[in-house]
Order: sequence, then C-alpha cells, then structure tokens
Amino acid sequence: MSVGASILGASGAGGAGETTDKALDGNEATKWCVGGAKTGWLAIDLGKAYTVNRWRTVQGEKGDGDPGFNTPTFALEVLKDPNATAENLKDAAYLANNANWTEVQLVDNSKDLKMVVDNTLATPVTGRYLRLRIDNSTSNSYTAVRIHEFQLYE
Ligand SMILES: [Ca+2]
Repeated sequence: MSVGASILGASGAGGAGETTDKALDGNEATKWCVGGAKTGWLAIDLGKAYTVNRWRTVQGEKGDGDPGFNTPTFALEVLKDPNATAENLKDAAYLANNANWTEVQLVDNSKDLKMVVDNTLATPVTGRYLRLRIDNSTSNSYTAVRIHEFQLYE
C-alpha cells in the first residue's frame, strides 16, 4: 500500500529524475538517489493506519549493475506519536530526529549485499507514518543513497 504514498520529507530531494517519489512509484527501474550521501531517511504518510506485515526494498544494483551499490545497513521505522500534529509532520527537523521514531526492523545487508531485500515482520507493526532510515548507503566508493523501491504490504 505504499505505492504513491505521500512523502512527508526526506534527507535529500534527489537529483534530476531521481526524486523521492521514485522510491514509491512501483517501478523498479526508477530510483531516489542522493549523490554523496552516506546516510539518509525517507518519511511517508500512508493516509491512514495500516498493519504492515511485510516490507521490501530494491537497491542500487538494479540500475547500476554492481552489488556494491546496494544498501548495506538500513531500517524500517514507525513514528512514535500517532497523533503528531500537522506542524510536526511538515517539520524536517522533527522528521529527521531519530528519537521520534521506533525502529521496527534493522537490516544488516552488509555481507549479502542483496539487491532485493524482502522481509516478513515477526511482529507486524501498525502505523500511518513510516520511515526508511539508511545508516550506510553504499559499500563501494560511489557513495549515494539509492533506493529504487520502498514497499510496504499488509
Ligand atoms: Ca521506483
């Protein structure tokens, strides 16, 4: 249900044709890409609370053909305050603050460097506001946040 979700904010807008919406367009060929960024985040609004059972990400190898472009360390998070105000949700500093988010699942993809990471949650999470947090964007020297898809499933 994340395809076409509203974007609350992100650590970087992305380059031309590689904007945040490209991570949520359901098209694995397009990506959100922030050049030079070792870390990042993308916060979304599902429009109402859903129970998320599964999440799937498609990494940089999809476009650039090398596992070194895949994201080694990242996490799914849910906003702590389900009643966050409209002002909070427009505030980049609020959205960027890790203390406002609960980690749902941390993925260590640093050994496998999978292009597609598809995880079913042992404990489903219910929420309207979710965030993808990237702790380490790249394992090769072409440092950038590259997320082709960030998908959530009921
Ligand atoms: Ca895409």
